[in-house]
Amino acid sequence: MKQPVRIAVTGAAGNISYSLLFKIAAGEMLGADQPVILQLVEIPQAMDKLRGVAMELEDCAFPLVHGISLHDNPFDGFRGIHYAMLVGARPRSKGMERADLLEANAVIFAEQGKALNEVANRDVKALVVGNPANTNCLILSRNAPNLDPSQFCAMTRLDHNRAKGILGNKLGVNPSDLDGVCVWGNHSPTMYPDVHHATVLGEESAISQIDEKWYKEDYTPRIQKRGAEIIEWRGLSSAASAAQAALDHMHDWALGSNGEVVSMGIISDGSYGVAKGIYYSFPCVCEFGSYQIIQGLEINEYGQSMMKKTEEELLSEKAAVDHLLPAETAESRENLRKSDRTGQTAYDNGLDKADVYYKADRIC
Ligand code: NAX
Repeated sequence: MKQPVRIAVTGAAGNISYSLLFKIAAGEMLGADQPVILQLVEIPQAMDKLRGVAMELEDCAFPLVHGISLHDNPFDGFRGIHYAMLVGARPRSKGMERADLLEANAVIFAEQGKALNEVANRDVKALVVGNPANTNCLILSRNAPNLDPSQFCAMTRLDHNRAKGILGNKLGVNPSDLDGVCVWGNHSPTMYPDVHHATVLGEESAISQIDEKWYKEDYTPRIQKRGAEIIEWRGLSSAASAAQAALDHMHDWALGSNGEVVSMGIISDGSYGVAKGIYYSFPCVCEFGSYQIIQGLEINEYGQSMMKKTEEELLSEKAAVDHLLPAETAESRENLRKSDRTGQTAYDNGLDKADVYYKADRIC
């Protein structure tokens, strides 16, 4: 049997986590043969609710769950972790300006970045779900200078899945028959859902089968504002679909995307002329625990203007939090594109062996 891996989930008592945790525990993220230890992190006020969630996890008697621990701070919660699912974030409250929201989250993600830097496994993979996800991810990685910036991602997989689901529905095909759909840029209404390179059943071009007016005036704004549409109908924000997307993202990153194109908010290396150093969603393929940006796609004028617009938004978000970002170190720059990781999880994580295995009281 494989050794258990440690997975931290923040915002673990929230809506998304209420789906996510049970899927992880069932083996849907890392496989049915991969035991897990769940390290659940919340704010102190939510610890009672978190205990209730942990009790439900225990009541499922998942064979893969070898331990659950509850934490009210990331320095304890991230100790030795191999995967970080960063779902918790400060929501926008009434009257809060965008700059205030960015700043409030900057504080949270700066602390979490420092914690990852200090106590996580050196091979950790961190996915930021909490909004504004791309800029939170930038803050996180800049506060973890000893980790490779490519170990951090912002989640745009929900946008990607939406783009596939809605296009598949329009074309009358199963979403799995589509490949090459991608979302560029920010997880916000400026994102650019691109179907120009998409194929149906590996052959036909998808764009040739749809009307340009529908693509630009109906489909694109629908993907961009899908979150608001869900709230309008459901009365609550996307939760199960967001959990599924987080799971898909981490699954493919860790185990490979089988040659399929997936959208990931990753550190820009300047590909496609996108400014370096921001977390921008690119089309990627994943293999051996790493990802690569698909290069050489032809982008038309419309696409270029859409990509620019979302890049400008990310640059303005970065400018709003720039004063809170620690200086970029030579080390973190060197780490960029350094691809010497094997994709193998390092188990020598400095933790006591006894702590790694099953505990009598699985909620501690
Ligand atoms: P909830 O408000 O239900 O849950 C958030 C949880 O995070 C709460 O339990 C809260 O106590 C906790 N939390 C807040 N600050 C924390 C901190 N510093 N450390 C640990 N926990 C903390 O929100 P939910 O619906 O679960 O959404 C979570 C986040 O996902 C939000 O920021 C939301 O905007 C974002 N989303 C991102 C998506 C994406 O595609 N990237 C899509 C879905 C979702 O909108």
